Amino acid sequence: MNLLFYSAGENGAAWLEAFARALPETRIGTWPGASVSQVDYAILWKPPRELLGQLGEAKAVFNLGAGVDGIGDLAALRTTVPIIRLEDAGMTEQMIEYACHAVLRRYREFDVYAEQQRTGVWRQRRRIGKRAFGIGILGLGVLGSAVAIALSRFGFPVYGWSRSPKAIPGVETRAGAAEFDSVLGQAQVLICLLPSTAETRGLLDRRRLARLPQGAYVVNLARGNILVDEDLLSLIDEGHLAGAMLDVFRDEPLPGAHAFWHHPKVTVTPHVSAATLIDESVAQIVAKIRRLEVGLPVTGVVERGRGY
Ligand code: NDP
Ligand code: OXD
Repeated sequence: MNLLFYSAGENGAAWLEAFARALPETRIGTWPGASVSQVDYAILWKPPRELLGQLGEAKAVFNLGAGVDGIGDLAALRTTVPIIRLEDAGMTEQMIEYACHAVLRRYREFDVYAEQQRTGVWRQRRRIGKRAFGIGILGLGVLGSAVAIALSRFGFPVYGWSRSPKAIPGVETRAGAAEFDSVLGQAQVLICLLPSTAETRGLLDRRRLARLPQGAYVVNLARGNILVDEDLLSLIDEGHLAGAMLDVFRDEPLPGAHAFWHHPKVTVTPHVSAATLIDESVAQIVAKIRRLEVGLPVTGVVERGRGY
């Protein structure tokens, strides 16, 4: 069996070693260099379009991430080649940690106490009623549904939104464009865990963000292009929104001149809410290759028509 590995990121050598250990019987090539025509499976992160165009005979392409926008132009790959993304692979636990931190930070007003400490103020604030502190979660897939369940266990009312209807214990679920506003209207904290698709890019614009309650807080853990940066900033500066915690950006690394860097009400982290873990990801991909080799179906196959 022939594997092709391409990653635009760091750690290429560590990934190759892990795949070689897990699939000792396999030839693993890297691109550029290896011949692409004989490739059975390609494992890719942010591949150039030119490479995708040459993989028309592959049995499947694996995306080294949950977000399949990492592949770039899906149309560059022949439609007969399935694209398979990572599902969880150790990311769910990390996403829960980050999301719970963001919600508790806002709910328990730790930023306010940090400011009080800077100015030497000892003042105990009145406890915020939890039943009125709704959390909105956009995207109820592998990550969003787990985050929703984790937050509901704290006793927050959790409102989740997805494309198709869902039933998740402890979570009020809504689906489709017609029910979007009802989630926004309840969300003291809005957490975005949607994929970047033609439908979601630019979704969180001024019109939608203005539907959040006064004082709401925005947490984007998905992709930067779902949020309109200027609209978020103006709603914060006008006092409608309390602030934001952002892990993903339209351009990464976040350019040095971007207003997010120094805004007192915006917290920036460098795309770390859920790192892609080598051992977990390699184990998942290898298990799927073994199933495909004996003709069994696998999960995580991207539906190209919907873009995720
Ligand atoms: P899934 O595909 O499992 O879930 C996506 C969810 O979004 C589904 O519930 C889906 O609805 C919903 N959705 C998609 N399009 C729409 C739409 N137009 N309207 C309403 N709901 C929609 O993805 P994951 O949970 O695994 O990952 C989510 C995203 O998180 C990734 O695409 C990636 O961009 C991001 N991510 C970020 C990381 C980071 O470190 N910051 C790490 C990992 C992922 P339905 O269930 O009906 O299909
Ligand atoms: C992913 C990511 O999509 O790390 O997996 O952002």
